Amino acid sequence: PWPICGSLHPHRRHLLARPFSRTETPQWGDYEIPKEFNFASDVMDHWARMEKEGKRDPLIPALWWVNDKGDEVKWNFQELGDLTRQAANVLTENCGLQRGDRLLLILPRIPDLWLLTVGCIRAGVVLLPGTIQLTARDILYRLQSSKAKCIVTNETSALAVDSVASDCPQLKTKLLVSEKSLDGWLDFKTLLKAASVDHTCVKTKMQEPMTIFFTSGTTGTPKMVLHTPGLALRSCLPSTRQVLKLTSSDISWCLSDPGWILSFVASVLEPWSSGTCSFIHQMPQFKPEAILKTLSRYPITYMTAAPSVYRMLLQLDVSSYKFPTLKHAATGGDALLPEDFEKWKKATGLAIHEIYGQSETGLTCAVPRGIKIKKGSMGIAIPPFDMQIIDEKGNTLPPGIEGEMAIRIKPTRPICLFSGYVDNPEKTSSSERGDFYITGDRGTIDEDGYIWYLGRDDDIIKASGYRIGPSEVENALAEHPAVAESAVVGSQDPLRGEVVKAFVVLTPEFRSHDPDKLAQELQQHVKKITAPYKYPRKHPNILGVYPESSPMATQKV
Ligand code: BCO
Repeated sequence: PWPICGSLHPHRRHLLARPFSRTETPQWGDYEIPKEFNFASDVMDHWARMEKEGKRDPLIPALWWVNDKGDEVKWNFQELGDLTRQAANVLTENCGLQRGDRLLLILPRIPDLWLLTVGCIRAGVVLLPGTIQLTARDILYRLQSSKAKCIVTNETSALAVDSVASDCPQLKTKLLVSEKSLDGWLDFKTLLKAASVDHTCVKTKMQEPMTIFFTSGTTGTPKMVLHTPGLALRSCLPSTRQVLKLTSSDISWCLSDPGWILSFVASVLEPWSSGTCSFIHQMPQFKPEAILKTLSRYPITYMTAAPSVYRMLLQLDVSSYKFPTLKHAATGGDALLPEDFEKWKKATGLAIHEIYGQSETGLTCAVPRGIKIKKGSMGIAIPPFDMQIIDEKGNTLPPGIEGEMAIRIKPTRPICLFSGYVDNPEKTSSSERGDFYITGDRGTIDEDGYIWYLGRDDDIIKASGYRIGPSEVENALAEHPAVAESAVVGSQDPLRGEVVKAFVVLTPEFRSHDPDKLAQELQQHVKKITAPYKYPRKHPNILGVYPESSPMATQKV
């Protein structure tokens, strides 16, 4: 029999704990899947009850938030329960949202973000997280394509929203999270205080939408990746919980921006399904020194960050810091270099455990705690995921042969795999081949089932853990009068894995301009048009001016 999944409501535990039985209940591998699942009532409220019954220490917060000014918030599961019920009431009563309505959430790492995240789950409102780096244009695209009825943001992004809101007729409510108030915006903090703590959590069906993540593709605008509660249920499966082996006395810090699935999984689903404290440090900017100090100062036991974060920390003398409580370091979003693994281990005594996933898949592969680490491998498929390397016809390939990394979806589609790209059946079907979902990543598998990542199978750029579509950058460049044509590619970078590199054909009137200044201008231009993490980063000093007579009067940015 499978180990009891302790984090679920007692009435639901048996659904996951039973071995395969021939019933009508949907299955994934050996697990029977319930017909309904709501992470808030089935998991969060379970831990609140455990606190009341003295089975979880209520003094260990469920959410522990700090900032650079010395402010601190600590909420246990009972407090989080009340606050997230209040947040759900704000969404349904004040914002008029109904089950299935979509909400775009663009907030920095402030505690309200976690209240609203769980509030959405309680109310059945579909959550669309977005990074605070989104520009007005990005927000417009997201609001129009998703037909979101509500946007929640702070005063910085509110200005961008107001500049485009008139082009979004379906947008009914704007909810501001701020100490200030703004005309035309509901004030979340005031409404939260006044809201009732009584709320009946929706009984979400397994096929209902729960979240939509925007993700870049090789061509066109970002795609909407739809997830059901299966993504959350997956974190409760015994096989998934073997990956991190979190406990209710751990304190886990995920450094990823809340706009990405990594943050949703590693700051919400993974810790809270184990009754673990999710630790958050809000910093105005990414500062490696501040991260090392926080790891030394707070009793953090687990950390998760993209490989570039570790690489940037390793630029400092990590060994001069002591992390007395840290016992596990994980990384995801990009490939970890074996030399960074070595340097971190030498400086801290800890191995970095890779996890692999995508917006479409959630956590798929990992180096679970306690298994042999093979440096450079992203680990093994987390059961019941079946990950294989396949060829162009969909046949599985033997160990050692390079091919496409793919996840088996027949006869059973994994519960936590996305349901499809919203309003894009062509893209959804083109992501499948034979019995498999194809990840777009290339790799090999070895005799022990370890997967070795080799790179993308398409033009997507993986920079600092971000997935960047070249056409998004090319489209931004095209709006500058100096750009006649451009081609954007990924270029190897020692710090960020890859960086965006743009080849630009200048319009005749700009060919005599100072190339350094023009390059900087184009960089700033891209930062204004689209989320700044996508801008072409190559240092202006490497600019080469091509002879004007050249048919490819091209400049490298
Ligand atoms: O380098 P620059 O300073 O020239 O530019 C930076 C920022 O300063 C700038 N910027 C940011 N906000 C801005 C802004 N400029 C204008 N207006 C604003 N509002 O834009 C550039 C942004 O680049 P960045 O985000 O890479 O910044 P930074 O500070 O270099 O951060 C480094 C990292 C490593 C902290 C950051 O790149 C990062 O967080 N990477 C990880 C991303 C991640 O979490 N990926 C996971 C995705 S989910 C997934 O893969 C599935 C896995 C299960």
